Amino acid sequence: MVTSKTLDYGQPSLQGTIRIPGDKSVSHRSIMFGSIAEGTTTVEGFLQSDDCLSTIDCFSKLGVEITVDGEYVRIESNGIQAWNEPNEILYTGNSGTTTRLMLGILAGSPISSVLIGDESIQKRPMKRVTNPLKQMGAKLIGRENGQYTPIAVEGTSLQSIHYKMPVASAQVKSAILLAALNAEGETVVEEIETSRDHTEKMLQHFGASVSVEDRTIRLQGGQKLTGTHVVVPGDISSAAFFLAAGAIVPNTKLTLTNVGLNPTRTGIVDVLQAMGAKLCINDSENNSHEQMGTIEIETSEVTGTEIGGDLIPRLIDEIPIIALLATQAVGKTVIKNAEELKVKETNRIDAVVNELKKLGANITATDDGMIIEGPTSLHGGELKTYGDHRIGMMAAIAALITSSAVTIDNPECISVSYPNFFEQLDSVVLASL
Ligand code: SPQ
Repeated sequence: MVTSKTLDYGQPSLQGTIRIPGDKSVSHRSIMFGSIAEGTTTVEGFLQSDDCLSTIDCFSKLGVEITVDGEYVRIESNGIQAWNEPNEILYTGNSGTTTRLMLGILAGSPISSVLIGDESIQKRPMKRVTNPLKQMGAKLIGRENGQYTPIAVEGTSLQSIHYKMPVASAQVKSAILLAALNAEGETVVEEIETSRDHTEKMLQHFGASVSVEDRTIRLQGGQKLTGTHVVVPGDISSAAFFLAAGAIVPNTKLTLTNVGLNPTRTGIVDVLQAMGAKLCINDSENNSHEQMGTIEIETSEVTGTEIGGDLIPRLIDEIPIIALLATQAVGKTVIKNAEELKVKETNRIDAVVNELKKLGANITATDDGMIIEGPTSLHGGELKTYGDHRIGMMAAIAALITSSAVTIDNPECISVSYPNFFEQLDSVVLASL
């Protein structure tokens, strides 16, 4: 295990093209839906990251036949009724998506199982999922009344629910919808803000009928899914690191291809445009059920902005890198309504503020976000990742603009979402003149 990595780029510029690797959210769901469906599912563009491999491992333990060949995955399943009861604990690693969505899937399955994740997952709140699932009749037992893993699930028959979500969360929405597939009656989920809709899109892609009107989703239970072909777009949350780098590193021009452009995920593009970044987007024709295209970005004068409200779920995972971007913007950037950051892989408000302060940023934590004053020249330092991939990548991008080296602990944590991050970064770095 590599315990630290020192990044000393001098004063680089970035030039070139990066093909953005598969979307983590869509990759997880492709395995889950392929395992629930009857027949063969093939997946193209799958993200072979630690988190997505945790999902594959869990379904393999249920007897689903999954073969991985690079970005290509084949899933053979006879449907949920044919799953085996696992004689091992299902290990969800560092992945909140795997843990929460599997709880929804397993609740209405014919099997009993136990889920556990790594140290970070064991601290992340699960009641947001176990409470509505219990209201549907799920039999779940976990620490602190179902708040923390390990959680034991005894699959049982479920009833539909009309659920008004207290938080904007695609994981909560998805867990309920996946449970609803095996529940009696029509389930209705009302969101407070629109969160990423990959589950709704994939339900339709696998042949289910789901109605979405404004922020209300309706799904009739008892629908069967049929295996299909899934094309996974590139992950805009991964592209975000290169979008920010493209804007703030001098003499830079980057082309990012294969980028997922699902409108529930493109908040980062809205923010870059509001800050005055020079970027150009080309939607491409493709055979994915999700929108995708190419984004070109170049060095830009950026200005501070305000980020809050319904924009937050559309860029929640991009806030660490947006904070770094804001340190280079003229004026004040205010990020608010983002308290969900406190329950990610680590408390991302504290982590971002602590680490960027170490580099000399003018940044202050608030109850629901942060305030950044820019522009500030950043210096090097020793940064902690807190085992959080997004903090690790923020620190690595910061190293491109610091006056001296940045050392990060535990660079390997980045592989939960972006295993070839450093390789792709190195491919576009032009050494200083
Ligand atoms: O899967 P995990 O660990 O929760 O991953 C994160 C991330 O930064 O990659 C969050 F920590 O992404 C979530 C995202 O924040 C992935 C996700 C999904 O695929 O449905 C939804 C978001 O979480 P939430 O809690 O808002 O539903």
